[in-house]
Amino acid sequence: MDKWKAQPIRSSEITPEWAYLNRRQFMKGAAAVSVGALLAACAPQASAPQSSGPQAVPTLDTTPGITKGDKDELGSALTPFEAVTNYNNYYEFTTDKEGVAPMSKDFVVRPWTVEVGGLVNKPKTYDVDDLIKRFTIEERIYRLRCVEAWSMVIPWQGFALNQLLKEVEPQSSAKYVHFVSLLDPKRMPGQSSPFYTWPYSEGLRLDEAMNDLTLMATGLYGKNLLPQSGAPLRVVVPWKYGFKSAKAIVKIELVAEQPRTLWSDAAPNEYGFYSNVKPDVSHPRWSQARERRIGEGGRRPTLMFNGYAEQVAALYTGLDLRANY
Ligand SMILES: Nc1nc2c(c(=O)[nH]1)N[C@H]1C(S)=C(S)[C@@H](COP(=O)(O)O)O[C@H]1N2
Ligand SMILES: [Mo]
Repeated sequence: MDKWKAQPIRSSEITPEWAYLNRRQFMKGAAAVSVGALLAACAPQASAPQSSGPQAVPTLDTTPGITKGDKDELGSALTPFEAVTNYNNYYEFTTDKEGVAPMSKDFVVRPWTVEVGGLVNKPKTYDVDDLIKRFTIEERIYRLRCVEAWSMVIPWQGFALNQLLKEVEPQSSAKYVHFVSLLDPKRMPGQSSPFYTWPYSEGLRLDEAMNDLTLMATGLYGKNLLPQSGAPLRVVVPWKYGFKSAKAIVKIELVAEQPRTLWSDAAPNEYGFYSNVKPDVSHPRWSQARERRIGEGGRRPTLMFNGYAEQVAALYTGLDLRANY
């Protein structure tokens, strides 16, 4: 019995993203989809040189311990480490949430480089350990709300993305930030799935990326990130549905146009670019009004912007959040 599920989920409640999309894409014509996606997945990745052979993960833990206690600012308990690291969405490995940890445990995350470029004055490819040393690492206790209507409270360590963006100096033509995850089907077996346009990618408007809440996470619970959590570096955007928080980032590109994302490629009518947490706007196939907090029984109401309205609502003044879902 799955101990993270405090109560059985009715199958009528939510079709997981993968099950629905796989059927849907299959019906659309799997052949056309799969050829394109497989070609993309097999293409050599010139932009992000990664490890050629196995290397030990450094034991040096550069992240500080927990400093702010065991609750978020709304008084909710942290989700236990065991749940945070054994119930994961990471389609590069598997669509089975409890399979991600075992399948990714030998995923090698050093050496690792992060290319920061596009419309910036000072493009640079960073070694991930240099990046981590360069910026102030803080602890941030954030709620993570998945579009599938479950949530967690996670004590992350990381640095504000705006520190990095300021360093590379965005040009005035830069309007969006595109985050690209690792493409390496040999190490990420889920990338053989023809239903998605690999690599995983996500994006933010530049002002969203500059907001102080947007974190580049390097650790959680005072330890370096484990592979299943997106090691060595992932973005965390706590007021948006969890899929905006891309894992295993190798490239951060400043661009003029709204970038493509894996989920908006897969189902643009369901997963919009903004994807702010909005309890009053249903997903086409389920309500977003309530959520299941992992480790708790019952359901709790979902909060506007996942409880971060005070910090982020001003970003959307004048924007129709229903049209821009
Ligand atoms: N590269 C990559 N990033 C990803 C995903 C993924 O499949 N691949 N899944 C997303 C989804 S749907 C969620 S809910 C969160 C889950 O983060 P967690 O497993 O650390 O809780 O990661 C997001 N980032
Ligand atoms: Mo998610």
